[in-house]
Amino acid sequence: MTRRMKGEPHPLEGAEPAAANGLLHRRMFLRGGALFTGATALGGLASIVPASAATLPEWRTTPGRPFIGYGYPSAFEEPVKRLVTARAADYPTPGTGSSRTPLHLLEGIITPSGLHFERSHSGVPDIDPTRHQLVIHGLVRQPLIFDLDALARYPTVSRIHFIECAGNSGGGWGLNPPAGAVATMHGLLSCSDWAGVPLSYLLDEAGIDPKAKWILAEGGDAAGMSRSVPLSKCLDDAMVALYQNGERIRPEQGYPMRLLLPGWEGNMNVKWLSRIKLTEGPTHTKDETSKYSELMPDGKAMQFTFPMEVKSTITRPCETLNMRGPGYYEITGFAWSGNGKIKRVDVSADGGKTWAEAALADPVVTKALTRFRLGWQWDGRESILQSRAVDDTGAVQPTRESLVAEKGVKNAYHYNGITSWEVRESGLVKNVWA
Ligand SMILES: Nc1nc2c(c(=O)[nH]1)N[C@H]1C(S)=C(S)[C@@H](COP(=O)(O)O)O[C@H]1N2
Ligand SMILES: [Mo]
Repeated sequence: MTRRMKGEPHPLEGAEPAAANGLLHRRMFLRGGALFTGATALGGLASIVPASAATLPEWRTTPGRPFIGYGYPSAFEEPVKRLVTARAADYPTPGTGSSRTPLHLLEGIITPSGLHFERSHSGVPDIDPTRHQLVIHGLVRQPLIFDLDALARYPTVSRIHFIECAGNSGGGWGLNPPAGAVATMHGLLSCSDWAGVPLSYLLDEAGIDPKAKWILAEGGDAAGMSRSVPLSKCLDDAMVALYQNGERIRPEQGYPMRLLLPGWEGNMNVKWLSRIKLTEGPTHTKDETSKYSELMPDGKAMQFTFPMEVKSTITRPCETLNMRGPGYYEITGFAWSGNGKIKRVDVSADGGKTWAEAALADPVVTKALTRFRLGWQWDGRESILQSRAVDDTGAVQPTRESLVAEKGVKNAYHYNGITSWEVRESGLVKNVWA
């Protein structure tokens, strides 16, 4: 028996090529798909060595630590951290900035709560839930005040959805590609299992005046961040979220309650939600006029762009996760759309000339991150890896070239162009415009 060591390539026999430069058929990720044909495929597992006290690691010979009330990741996972890029010192107002999710170090589709990206305009308030209230007023039959206890008496829904900052991937509009891991460019993106009360129930209870067509949603932070939302979205899938991944929402995500508008730009998902006013039209708050409006090449700005458009990125390999010699690799990443479900993801290893369809991992949920995978037999030559997502409205993720041709480069928001990772012969991976 031979022993497979870390970093050794898999000898893959019988894997079927699906596009140029070694992309393999997605069949290997589908249920029942035969991957390793022949007895030699895995090269055998590590041989069994007879145990002796001298060869046993210390954790086999002494009892482990006692039970604790709340668990943390292994100390060896210390480097798996949010990327804190914008610091308060870079901004004129305290607490303004963001941190990014280390997407390249994660698996599955759920972002651990402690790694959910943070974007705040005035820091993270430390809210006492017994003193927090949500007021619903304006064009309603009866203004209402809800505290946490009151909200607990309504039917709960739970759904998996992503939140993406409108400014995510904003580096895509730049002249040069940003350097760094995938989080540097795309890390203002996370996905959680949210639970809470459908907003429509609360609006119903307050009684919607037929004149009301919009709401104003305001946060309880010092920034009093507020956005206008069309009533139609509020009556569709909007939620007052109270839980994130099974536990109460983290302070960074809006404890004790946030507005969740599935698929719509992160900014509108008002955290620390404290007020909803029903109105005839949009309020034009500072947060929707001075920011989050897309500047077009003719110098005019779009008034509103609500949904986050179809997008994907390969997270492994990516810059900083370099290749270690030719052989078999798994290409994986995320695809998502604020307009629905991901229908298909294609992967290219030759800069977009030929494409192979990737396998989508279950579950594929509307307005949630979707994990895709594809096998790659890298021959060690320079390649350009790309992924291209299609959603169930038929929208196709654009190339950077076509996106820039359409929207120019003055825009700071809603970049959804294809990401290109250049894989050099040395194994170094670089973000490039291709
Ligand atoms: N009250 C309030 N809500 C807010 C913000 C804020 O600063 N204050 N930031 C917004 C922005 S710009 C984004 S992208 C998302 C980020 O949500 P997260 O910090 O939970 O990732 O929250 C939005 N909701
Ligand atoms: Mo944002």
